Amino acid sequence: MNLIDYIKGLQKNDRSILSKSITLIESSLTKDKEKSVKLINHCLKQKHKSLRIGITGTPGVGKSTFIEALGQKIINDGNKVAVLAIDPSSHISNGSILGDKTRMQQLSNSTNAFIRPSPSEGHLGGVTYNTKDLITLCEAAGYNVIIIETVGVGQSEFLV
Ligand SMILES: Nc1nc2c(ncn2[C@@H]2O[C@H](COP(=O)(O)OP(=O)(O)OP(=O)(O)O)[C@@H](O)[C@H]2O)c(=O)[nH]1
Ligand SMILES: [Mg+2]
Repeated sequence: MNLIDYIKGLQKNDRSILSKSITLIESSLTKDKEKSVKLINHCLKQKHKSLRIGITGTPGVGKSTFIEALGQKIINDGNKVAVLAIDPSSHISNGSILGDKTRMQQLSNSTNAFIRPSPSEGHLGGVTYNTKDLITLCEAAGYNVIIIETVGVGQSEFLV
């Protein structure tokens, strides 16, 4: 896919293009790096605004359950919500994609919600290197409330 395809897809609020853009940003291939920097810079120039909410806590405390309820309230108020869920896995195991989607089942079925799990890949602090860029992409795709669920944290992680 060319850069312009990503840009046009995001403008049209196309969810599958948003997914592909996130995959591009998360790619560690050198050939993708240049394209992803250009895409992010383009999106940043548009200066979309959103409300960004970070949800953090120990593993299993109820973060996803809380977001499932809060997300539906936000949608019912007429917003579009994107949930970036950081899980403790690596790319190899594919993490808890199913886990997060089943715990936010109602929300994941809504056309006004976008849920995307990302692997933390051992990055400490509860979020990943890419989280800020993923927020920028979600904003460009028309989501005006972005919720970030951190990986389960201990006592000293507060980056989110
Ligand atoms: N009793 C009770 N159980 C809850 C509550 N909130 C969540 N749970 C249960 O606790 C378990 C874990 O909830 P999750 O929402 O997946 O917790 P989480 O913090 O997202 O977990 P991780 O993402 O794995 O760190 C599930 O079985 C929920 O049904 C609550 O308020 N009360
Ligand atoms: Mg969770």
